[in-house]
Amino acid sequence: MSNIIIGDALPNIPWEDKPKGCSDVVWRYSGNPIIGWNPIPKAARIYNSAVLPYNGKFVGTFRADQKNGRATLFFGKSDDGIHWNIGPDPINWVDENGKPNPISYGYDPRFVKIDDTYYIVWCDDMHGASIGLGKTKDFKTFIRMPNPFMPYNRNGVLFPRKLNGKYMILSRPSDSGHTPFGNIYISESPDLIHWGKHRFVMGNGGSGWWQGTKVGAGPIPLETKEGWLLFYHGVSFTCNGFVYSTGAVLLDINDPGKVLYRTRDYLLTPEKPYETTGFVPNVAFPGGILNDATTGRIALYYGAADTYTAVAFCQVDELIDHIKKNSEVF
Ligand code: BMA
Repeated sequence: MSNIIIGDALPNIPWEDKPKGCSDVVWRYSGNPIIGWNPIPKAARIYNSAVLPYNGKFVGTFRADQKNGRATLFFGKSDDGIHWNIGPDPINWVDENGKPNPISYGYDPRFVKIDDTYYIVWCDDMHGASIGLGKTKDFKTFIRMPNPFMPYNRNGVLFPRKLNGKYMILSRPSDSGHTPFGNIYISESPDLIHWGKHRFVMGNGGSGWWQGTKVGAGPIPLETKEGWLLFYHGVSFTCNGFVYSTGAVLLDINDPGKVLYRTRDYLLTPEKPYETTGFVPNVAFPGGILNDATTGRIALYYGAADTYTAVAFCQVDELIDHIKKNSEVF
């Protein structure tokens, strides 16, 4: 039992107890990866994706690299959060009047429900990487909204509720290429259209090297009695390129621009063959989260090696205790 998560009971999220002898705070699903190469006819690789509960089952928005190599977004459904039925075609975006409004490319979606609407935030092409924003209420009509920010920006993550009457979003200003820098900022909006009050939240660095190059927000923040629990990716730069690991941070519940505790060491780093070998080796990129308030169970969805979708688990009380005891805020 747990009483830390402020949210719903979701007893049927994917779960596996920590293996005997494992001392890690976050452990991998034994059936990983849950989505492998060429999972549907129109996609070669599905990864860096996001999921939500829906009517006792699950829905997801998926980054899919098509067979021409170009990334786009697909929608899918699942009874158990492990086996996914992903639509045969990319999401068919329209404008507010129902006219086609296709995206040029889309990747790394985050998925959030605010009130009665489901929002997707992704990396969009606006003459360069920018944040895309869209919404749906029925998973049939997907409406594109104005881009929250000008290029270049990635890793947009909406909070699941308004704070002090404002929508809140995290983002990571970047460059037009494979950005060698990156800090997380927060912005707010009264209407999801006009964004401002931009503030710095957290940057790269620390005593370790795993998050020394850049950081970006992961899945939507999870509301807890100890603050907003946010998983994020930290990147180090090696002679063979970037390495993407996963850490977590607790943000102040009323002022999420303020970092309370932050993992000094990574929680998950590429180790398994499906993380170290693939289209882009050495990537463990968190993008989705399911949680059960009753037990404190968390299922974390992450993209592995820009090829696979994988799941890891943790228990919220143990994780928060670990973050507090092994924190480095800088
Ligand atoms: C980032 C994004 C992610 C990807 C990562 C590693 O810039 O493109 O989608 O997982 O690089 O290639």
